Amino acid sequence: MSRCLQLAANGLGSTYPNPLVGCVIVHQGKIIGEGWHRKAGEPHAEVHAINSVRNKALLKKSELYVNLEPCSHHGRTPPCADLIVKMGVPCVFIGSLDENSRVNGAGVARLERSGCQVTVGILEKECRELNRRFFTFHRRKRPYIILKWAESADEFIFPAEDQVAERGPVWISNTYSRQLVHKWRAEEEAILVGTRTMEQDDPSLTVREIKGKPILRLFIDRQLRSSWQSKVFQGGFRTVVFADKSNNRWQIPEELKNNVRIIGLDFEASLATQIVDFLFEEEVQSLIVEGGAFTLNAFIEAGLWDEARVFRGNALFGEGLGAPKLSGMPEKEVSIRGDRLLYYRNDPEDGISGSIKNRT
Ligand code: AOF
Ligand code: ZN
Repeated sequence: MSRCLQLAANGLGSTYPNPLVGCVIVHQGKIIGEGWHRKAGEPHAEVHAINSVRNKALLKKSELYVNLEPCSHHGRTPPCADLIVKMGVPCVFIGSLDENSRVNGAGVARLERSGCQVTVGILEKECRELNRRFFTFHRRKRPYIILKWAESADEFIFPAEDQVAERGPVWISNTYSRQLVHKWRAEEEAILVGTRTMEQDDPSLTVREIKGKPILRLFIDRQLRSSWQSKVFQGGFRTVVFADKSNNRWQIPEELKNNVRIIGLDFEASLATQIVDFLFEEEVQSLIVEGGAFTLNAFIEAGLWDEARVFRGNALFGEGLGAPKLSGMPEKEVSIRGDRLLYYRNDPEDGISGSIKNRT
């Protein structure tokens, strides 16, 4: 099962809206087949693993390990449970059930009905952790939310205006940390920043410095003050602007119409809740919020976050805009060439039984 998780993790960032799945086939204690799911629409992990077995006759005397319950529905691809049964695999070990309402136990039932011996719950905690975006989306009806910011050693997110005028833009974190942020962007489905970040930084919100799929760009601009020349509209990637719903001043230029959408929000109500509801409707499973303080605080106040990743640089600002505050201790701290990186978790995953259920 550890090997399944290792294989599954290869798909991180490229399988949305599908989960990360790895599959291993074992015959007499030896791995004879392996596979993982690469991309939605392409074959599932079990299919790749079964296809990789050279001598298919061995399948009838093998065990199949998979970190997620094999599917039982006809989606973009046919049901894996049917294939496992057809190939005569007698014994299946599963990490966690698939909470997608189209599966959710039906895959196990299908296997058992055909006489397959099924065990559920192997390394369940690790399996749920790997697919925490997928499970959060299906269970909580919202994307998995990661907050990210960088703060000075004295916990300011931005220095006072006069300091900026004097010293120019201040980078809190080093180049290695900034590279890591691009890796994180490549792993998530959408990125959000607030109005002030847009105005001050003119960010492109793209994945650079690492190979990865484009990320859905989101930003808040109540009065639609951004210029069409802003970097966030360049590159031909999808961009969503959240504006006041009573404001319909903007006409999207013809050449951007395919990529840019304006979504109206009620700015008197919780922005975080409305953004999260919109993303669920759009089937977006994960979101990274990269600032600024107002936007990050909106998510913290609404309790709408799962992880926070906070760089704590070495510079002292003395005064400025205070960084968001989280209650509780960081789960872990690592050093990125001298930058401190603090990881926080909000609600640990619920509903993990932790017990192995041998179904037969
Ligand atoms: C598996 N093995 O490797 C994956 C599964 O549209 P489809 O046919 O790709 O089905 C997508 C759903 O199948 C997805 O939402 C999830 O419930 C399950 N994913 N199942 O047996 C896999 N990726
Ligand atoms: Zn499947």
